[in-house]
Amino acid sequence: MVQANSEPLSLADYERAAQAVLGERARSYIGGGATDAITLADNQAAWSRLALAPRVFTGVAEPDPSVTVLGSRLPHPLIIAPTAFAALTHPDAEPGIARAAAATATTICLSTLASTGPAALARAVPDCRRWFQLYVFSDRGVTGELIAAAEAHGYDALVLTADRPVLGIREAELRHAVRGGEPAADGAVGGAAPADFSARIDPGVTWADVERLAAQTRLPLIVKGILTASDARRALASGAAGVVVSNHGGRQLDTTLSGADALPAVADAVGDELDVLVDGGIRRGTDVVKALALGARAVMIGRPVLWGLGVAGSDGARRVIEILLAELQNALALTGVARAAELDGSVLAPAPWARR
Ligand code: FNR
Ligand code: LAC
Repeated sequence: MVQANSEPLSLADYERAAQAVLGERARSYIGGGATDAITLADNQAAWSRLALAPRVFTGVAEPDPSVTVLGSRLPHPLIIAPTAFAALTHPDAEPGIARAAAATATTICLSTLASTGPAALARAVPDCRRWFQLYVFSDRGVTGELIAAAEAHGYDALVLTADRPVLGIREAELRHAVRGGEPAADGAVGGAAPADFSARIDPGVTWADVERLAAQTRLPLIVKGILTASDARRALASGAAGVVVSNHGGRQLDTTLSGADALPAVADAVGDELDVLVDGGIRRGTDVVKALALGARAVMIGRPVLWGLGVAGSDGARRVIEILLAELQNALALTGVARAAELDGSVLAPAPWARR
């Protein structure tokens, strides 16, 4: 008898499996988009609106997926996006994600609102390559402590999130009362619970603050949540080393452009001076190829890592990354490109199915 294989084979399989095992609260927190979730859906759809134009007989047997980000060679372009409160999803939480990152040579970007603080994560998984995502608090002393902790504990970059001056309106979250009872952080950020932090994020941050932060830290500063060329130029002028083209996974302002649609103008404007990254809806190796072809140096992956974590803890998070890496390798080989870093617009073509 032929045995059916019920192992999850794709990120979509992990999403389905996660829906089945996660409680309502975690499901609505992870899955939720702002208001009508139009941007949430379009983040993924936008990658499918691009067609690939492969080259054949290029003799590429083993494509090289490595890229250069912030002057360092990374073995591949996947970076784990910062996501808050992983303990809501699985007790392995951020250390579990970091172990998955270490096992796959992936960089993890730890959220300010993580269930594990920057020092504790570094102690738990010292061998993971790590960045720290920064929110600026009304109390600049707390922000300073976070920066000092990131600098002291081996974080290679600060990722300053720009698109959350206030929280987006997420009805699923509101229905399931996600906020208010989140698991407490480890006290690395002054001992308060993340729910309190969330309320203390300063809604009045300006480019002048960005300039001050860039001058205050010896770490490269990446501004996350940029959707226009003009803001990318402001980031450059303010001392940033990079930007992440992102709409926060469709969780903040609904009906913005997707990462895929906003990326070309940003890459055009600052791609020679800044490292441009992108996130939102990346679910297949072909999506990663398209992101790099449109001018990104690397991509961030948000929800899929949490689906893996929810289904099987650290092992599940690792499998999700392994699947995406195998798909990327396959897509590079079939596109006929020797090196991921060489991808450009010549592998893209207008997609007939995207015409209206
Ligand atoms: C996020 N995101 C996020 N971003 C950030 O800068 N700080 C944070 O604390 C969080 N928290 C967070 C929690 C959860 C549950 C999700 C799903 C997302 C946004 C995240 O970094 C990233 O931009 C998106 O998740 C990318 O889109 P995909 O890959 O989830 O489609
Ligand atoms: C979120 C905040 C924490 O997206 O960034 O939930």
